Amino acid sequence: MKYNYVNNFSDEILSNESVFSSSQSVQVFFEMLFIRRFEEYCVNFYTQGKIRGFCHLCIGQEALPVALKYTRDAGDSVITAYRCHGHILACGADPSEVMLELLGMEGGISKGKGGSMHLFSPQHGFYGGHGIVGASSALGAGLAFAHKYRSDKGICIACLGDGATNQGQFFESMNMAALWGLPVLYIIENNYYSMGTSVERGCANAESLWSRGQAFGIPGYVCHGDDFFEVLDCLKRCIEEVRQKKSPVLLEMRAHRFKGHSMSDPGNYRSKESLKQVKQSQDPIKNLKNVLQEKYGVSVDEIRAEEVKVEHILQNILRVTQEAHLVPINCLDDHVYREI
Ligand SMILES: Cc1ncc(C[n+]2csc(CCOP(=O)(O)OP(=O)(O)O)c2C)c(N)n1
Ligand SMILES: [Mg+2]
Repeated sequence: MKYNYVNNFSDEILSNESVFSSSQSVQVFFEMLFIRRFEEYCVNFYTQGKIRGFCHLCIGQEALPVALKYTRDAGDSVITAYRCHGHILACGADPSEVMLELLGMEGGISKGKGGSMHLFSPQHGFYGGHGIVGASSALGAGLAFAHKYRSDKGICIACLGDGATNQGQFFESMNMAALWGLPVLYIIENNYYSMGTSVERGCANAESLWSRGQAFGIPGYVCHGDDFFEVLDCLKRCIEEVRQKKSPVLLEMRAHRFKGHSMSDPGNYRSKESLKQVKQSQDPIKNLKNVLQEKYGVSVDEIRAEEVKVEHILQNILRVTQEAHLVPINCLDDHVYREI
């Protein structure tokens, strides 16, 4: 995969030129760093055997969920696959409840019985957290149908991975969304891998996943996913287009995941050297930190203060989890459908 591509919007993208004030940009830094450090705590919990089952991290891909926070309306719905910690946090869910969920504890956001892949918070417009690859495209069309049916002016933002774009349900969903004029923004989070399979090995015409809706007349765009301000600008444009035209748009956003597919993946299919390179040059948090220091004149001490704030909140979350209890065994089949 060539990394030197340009976005394909018709006019200039506001890359690194902030539409945000200095203090708003520092807030964005705090929010991206919070997601990263939250997931680093997850790594510790997983290693200690406290988080069990699947656990997929979005480290390296934090710019999108945070930019979504600043571009979607409160009434819009968001749905994604299992790499969902960043999305639900940026949608405004209580991070303690999310951590309790990951630990299978009482007070978890899905009652402690969904775990990492099944985070859910409709009151924050977040509709999962889904383990089935491609499911978010079909369910996303359903959410968009509901917005249209209820005339509530909302749109659905449905995220899926590069691997998921090979799923039949993605094409069926795009066909229905275009045919019925459903207000849905499909975002392909292209992190260059589908488990251990590189995008070139798994996807035909891998350079142009953004064009996969063309057969249905769906406009497609591509942009860099490691530059917060570029992501913000592209999202704004795409969301506006969906709202105005009341029909689907497809946005491909490219950003590397820095960890394995899930916590159990040692990632042997990537060389240490290539990973080191992308971490150095395509880290959205590092990139934003550079912008803050070089363009906004934010001092090292101010950045340090944000880092301390993040740690402080996470320490409080840690305390909450230490006082919480695992979901009792006799509650395991509550809320589970079964024939009587
Ligand atoms: C229908 C279905 N097929 C296969 C799997 C197994 N599986 C889990 S994740 C994954 C890779 C998906 O990659 P991608 O869509 O690029 O998302 P990423 O993990 O990179 O975020 C596969 C094949 C699944 N969960 N669901
Ligand atoms: Mg992928």
